Parts: sequence; structure tokens; C-alpha cells
Amino acid sequence: MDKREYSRKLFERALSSIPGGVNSPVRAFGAVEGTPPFIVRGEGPYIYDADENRYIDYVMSWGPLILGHAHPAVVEAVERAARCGTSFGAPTEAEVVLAETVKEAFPSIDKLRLVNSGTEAGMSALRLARGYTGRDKVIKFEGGYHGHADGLLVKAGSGAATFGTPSSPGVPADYARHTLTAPYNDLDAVRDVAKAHSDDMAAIIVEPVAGNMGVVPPESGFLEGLRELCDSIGAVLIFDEVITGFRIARGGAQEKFDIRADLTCLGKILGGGLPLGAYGGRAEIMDKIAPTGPVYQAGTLSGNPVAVAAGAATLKNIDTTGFYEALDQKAEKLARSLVDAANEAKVDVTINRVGSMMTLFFCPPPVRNYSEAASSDIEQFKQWFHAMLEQGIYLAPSPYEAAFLSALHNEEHIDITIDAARKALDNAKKTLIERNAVT
Ligand code: KE4
Repeated sequence: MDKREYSRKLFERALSSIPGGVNSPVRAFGAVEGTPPFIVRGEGPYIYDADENRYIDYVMSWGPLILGHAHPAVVEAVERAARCGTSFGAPTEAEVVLAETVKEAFPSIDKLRLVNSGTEAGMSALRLARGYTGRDKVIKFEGGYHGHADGLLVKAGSGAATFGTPSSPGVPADYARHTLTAPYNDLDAVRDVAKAHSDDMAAIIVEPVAGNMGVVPPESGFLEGLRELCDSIGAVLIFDEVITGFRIARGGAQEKFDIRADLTCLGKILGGGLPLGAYGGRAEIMDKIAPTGPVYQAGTLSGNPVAVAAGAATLKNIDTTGFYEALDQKAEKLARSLVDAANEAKVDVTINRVGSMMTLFFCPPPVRNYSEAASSDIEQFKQWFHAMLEQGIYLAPSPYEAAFLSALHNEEHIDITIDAARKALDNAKKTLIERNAVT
């Protein structure tokens, strides 16, 4: 019996009207093959697909749903806002209140601008850093993702060349060349690249905990080294906290590691599952943004009252005593139990975890940068992914993503996940044995 018959039919239909049948590439299951379940609803830690299969969800819409799916307070706030009108294109008090709430959580933010996505936040922060410094060059890190703006779809240049080359057709090489790249956690490499262009360095943009090469924490001194480097060459330090903001602590990585960025990008949890992003930072930089300054950025639906209501309700409901401690304890139990299960199955894995975001890599430790993440066994990951999906555990369909817990994942969900993992890891081990037998 085809457990996902209706999803298959929907996918076939979708392919005729939407590129890849999806509205964001990773959803198409390209990295893991097979048909993506079409989801009809979510509730707490669960999602339900078009064939009424239920899954414990660890994607949580790629991070935003730290309160779980369809949290009553968020749904009620959205309903209440929508009844007053869905958009005005004019200032509202709710936007001011949300901005003040974000400033309380992020002391490095004097002023912020609401936008509609993490991509807009990264794109705008980049333009602002260039406008503020009058310089062109930006450093990003291999495996770092900051949305799909042209200046950030750049990969390491070939060989010794530090100049970035487009990671997508459609990005002019002349533009990509201003984005330089270096390996994550490699301060010497960053210093070399920055010093080679020190008179033209506008910014360094970094995920303070990487989430898009899988979870890779900053090694001790890495973020502090970037802070010192930016101060020494007059570049803007941009922390892309679209994932980490309100995830690993209320004040994100800046709170957790006690460090201040010059500009911060936010998204995901900020919008509670609705389209909302933000960028903010020191007033002397933010005042360069129109209409107070010459750097242009705008948006029809920026600060949209319905999205702001969802975000405000989310930030209010995570602002409770012990919220992160409880979440992190469950994440620690899950990570520890997964390592134990892999050791019992004699499968080499690395688990990188910061708070309630984690990634299981099929390779021995350590995983400190993109090239080490890319050395993990993709075939084993595919087996693992599908074995977990068949048991009702919904993981990110890519080895380079994070798993996220919500406040509504409880001990029982964790235990069910561990039981499923034990079976899935046995599958992964059999794959390894069969493959080794063949080779
Ligand atoms: P959005 O434009 O997708 O809202 O945000 C872009 C972005 C910016 N910065 C970081 C650190 C991010 O992780 C993202 C988006 N994350 C991906 C998954 N890792 C979103 C999923 C997708 O692209 O479908």
C-alpha cells in the first residue's frame, strides 16, 4: 500500500505548475530522492500529510516554530490582527512595540528595520555596510547561507583566488568578485583575505553558529577574532542570526557568547512562522538607511500587521522562566541518545548541537567547517532519512541542515525518536556492510 499516494499525485500535479513542484528548492527532496509529503496541517510537534500520515517534526518550518505548530496564542493573535485589516502600508504601534522587544533582547541593536524574509535582511545589511563604509568587499564563509541575494550566492574562488565566483547562474561575475570567502572557524585564512583587501573591506558576514552546512559551532576565539579583525580594519561585523536569534538564547549568539555585532540579521522565530525578517544595529550605521540616510531599502509589506502579530505573540510566549533550559535539556537528551544508538550500531557519526538546534553527520568527529561536513557519508544519510520518515520522524531532507526542537516536543516524543533511530541506524549499518562487501 502506497503510504503517500495522494502526495505523489499532488507532486505530479505541482511539477506542471511550479519549478520542481516546490516553492523552495530543498523541499523537493533532491538530496534524498523520493516524493515529499504534502502537508495539510501541523499541531504542536506534529505535522500531518495529505495521506493522513502523522510525523514528529524536527524541521519546524526550518526553525521558526519554537513554540510548535499552530500555537493557540499565535493563531489568536493572527486572527485578531487580520480582523483589523491585513496591511496598511503605514506605520503601526505594533511595529514599534516589536522593535522595542527585539532591542531588549539584542543590546547591540539601537535601531532596526523590519523586512519580509531573512534574505531581505541579509541583502539589506550588506548594502548598508557598503553604503556606510564606502567600500565594496565582503567576506562570507564557505557553507554559510544568508539568503539568495546576488551578493551572497557566491562560492570560494578557484585555487588561491580569494575572489568569489557565482554559486548560481544569473549572478554577474563582476558582482560576485566583491564577495570573498574563507573556511569557517579559520581565523588565519580570514585575516589573510581581509588584510589583502583591508582598504576596501566593507563587512564580514557570518552565521555565529553555522546552520547551513549542518550545525557547526564557532570554535573558541573565532567570533572574538572576527570582532577584533573588523575593529582593526574598520569593517562592519554582520551576525546573521536568522536561525540563532531567539533560538539558542533569547538574545541569540550574541547573548550566548557575550559578543556584539555591528549589524544583526533576524528572521524565522521573529515571525513565528509568518514572513518577517529584520536587520538592525548601531544607530550611526542604521541612520544611513532611507529616509534618514542615503542607503535605499523599502518594502510594501514590511512590518505587516499580521506577521508582526505572530512574531510578537511568539516572542511573548518564549519569554518565560526556564524556557531555554527546558528546551536545551530535551535537546541534550536527544543528542546524547543518538550518539549512544550510533555507537551501539557501530556507525560513525558526529553530532554538533547548540541549544535546540543540532545535526547528525555520518562521519567521525570533528566537523568544524564545510569541507569536513561535506566529507560525511551522503548515502548513509539518505538511508537514515528515509528510515526515519517511514517511522514517522520528519527530518530535514538534506545533510546540511539543522534539526530543531520546539517547546512542545516532550520526553515521549524524544523516546519515540530514539527508538526509530536505533532501527534506522541498523539500516544505515547494513548499507555500509553491503557497500563494503561489493567494493
Ligand atoms: P529566508 O529568506 O529563507 O527567510 O532566510 C534566508 C536565510 C538567511 N540566513 C540564514 C542563516 C538562513 O538559514 C536562511 C534560510 N534558511 C534556509 C534553511 N537553512 C531556509 C529553508 C529554505 O531555503 O527553504
